[in-house]
Amino acid sequence: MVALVPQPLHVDAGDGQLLLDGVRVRSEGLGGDAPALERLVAELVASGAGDLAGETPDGRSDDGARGVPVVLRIDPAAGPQGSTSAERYSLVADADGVVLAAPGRSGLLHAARTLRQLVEHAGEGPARLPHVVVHDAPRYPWRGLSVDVARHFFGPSALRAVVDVMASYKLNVLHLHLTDDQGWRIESPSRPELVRRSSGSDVSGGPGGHLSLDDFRALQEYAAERGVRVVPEIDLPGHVNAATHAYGELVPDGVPTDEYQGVEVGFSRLAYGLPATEPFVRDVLGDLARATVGEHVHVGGDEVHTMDADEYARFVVLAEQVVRDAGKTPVVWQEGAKAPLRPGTVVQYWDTNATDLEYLVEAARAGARVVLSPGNRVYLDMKYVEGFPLGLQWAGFVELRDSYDWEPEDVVDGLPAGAIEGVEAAVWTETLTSTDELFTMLLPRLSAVAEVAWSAPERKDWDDYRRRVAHEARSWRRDGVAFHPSAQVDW
Ligand code: TNX
Repeated sequence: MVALVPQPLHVDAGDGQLLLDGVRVRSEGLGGDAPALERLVAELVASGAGDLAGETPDGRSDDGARGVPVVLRIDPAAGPQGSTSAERYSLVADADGVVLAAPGRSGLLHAARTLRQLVEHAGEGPARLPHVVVHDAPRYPWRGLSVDVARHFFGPSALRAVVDVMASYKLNVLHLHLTDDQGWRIESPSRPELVRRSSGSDVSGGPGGHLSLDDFRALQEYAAERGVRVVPEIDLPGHVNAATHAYGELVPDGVPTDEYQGVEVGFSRLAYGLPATEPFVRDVLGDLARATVGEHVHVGGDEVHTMDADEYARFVVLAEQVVRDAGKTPVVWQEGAKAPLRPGTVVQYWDTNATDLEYLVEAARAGARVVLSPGNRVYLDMKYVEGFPLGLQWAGFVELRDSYDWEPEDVVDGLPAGAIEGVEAAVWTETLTSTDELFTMLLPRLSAVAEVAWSAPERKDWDDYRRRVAHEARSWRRDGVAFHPSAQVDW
């Protein structure tokens, strides 16, 4: 049976199946990348198959040789006809074995993820793979998840687990919300007091923590190997109590603010007119941009409730300039579009309670790219249902179907469809204190968001997704990741 999440563009299932008594992975045209990718693909298939070698009745695949051949092939002609996505791929499984083909590495990784689900969903008993042809490509190039590591700190091992789950659903952007009122979670070499004074607690009065630049580098590498890039965020000019606690020079009266362990938002701010402010912004964003491998650096800009529009706009323009000077492309939360943005800057829509969004539509018409994170659909820190023990509810309850059943082009009235760069889920951690709690909020909803971001609208179907996602619980259980068994699915 073929049950893939996210649903590919074209799937043609045949009648036969391959018995997997092992895999022999080899590649064509991959160059220096070959050994690492071959190993990764072999591991993925093996993990999807459970105990693979020798588990078939006669220990042989039905082509007669031990170990099913899996070929990884660089092929510009791969993928759905007419697709120009750099991430496109094709997968063919027949009596001769498996061929994964793509124009580049990212497509081959996607193909391998599809292969893993095909093996895993084939059911109990000896590992099998249905004969099938898949031609696939994503709808949007930006398919993300934002994780708040400021309210509660989540360190490298939790974040690697997040990357693993993201990659399994072909998500490719991990956005890290690294700073907020409650903590500064990234080493900023030119401002050492930030982590020294402001990373040692969290909203539960726990020990907090931060990522060293080495941690950050290693995480980006781990993610990149799996086709995920990291977009780090320093949130300015609000959500900055961790900064004003560490550096009194950022406060008009020069007195550092108190540590903050509450969950209110909107009260803290930088002050544009202070002499220390601009050098601070240049230092911390410069440090972060230098440490970032990917193209984008997020500068925040949300919920600055105590600043007039002029001063706010000056901050956005400054932050945008500093990031561009460092050779990166800036990302801002939706409010940032009230400032005069440069073309190409990415704006992240989130607040589904906001009414007049004409400024966002204008910014998109003027060349901003838009990433959609509608709170009432993809804020995975919202409770699933009333009374759910974890999460918030300012955007409403978000059951699995809410995360699944929505159309990106219909979210913001008047937004040109061509301005939509992609879709990003978000998980804020005011109420989430452990990796299990984090994953309980992410799964299964993250897989629904992945299908919104990846699959063509005509390929989406709630009843069909309900059936397909039920198979995913097996791998979550096996990998020991927590999930919420939503009442909307027969698990
Ligand atoms: C809004 S989304 C926020 C965060 C909160 C979140 C809780 C956004 C840009 N700001 O500060 O953590 O709601 O859901």
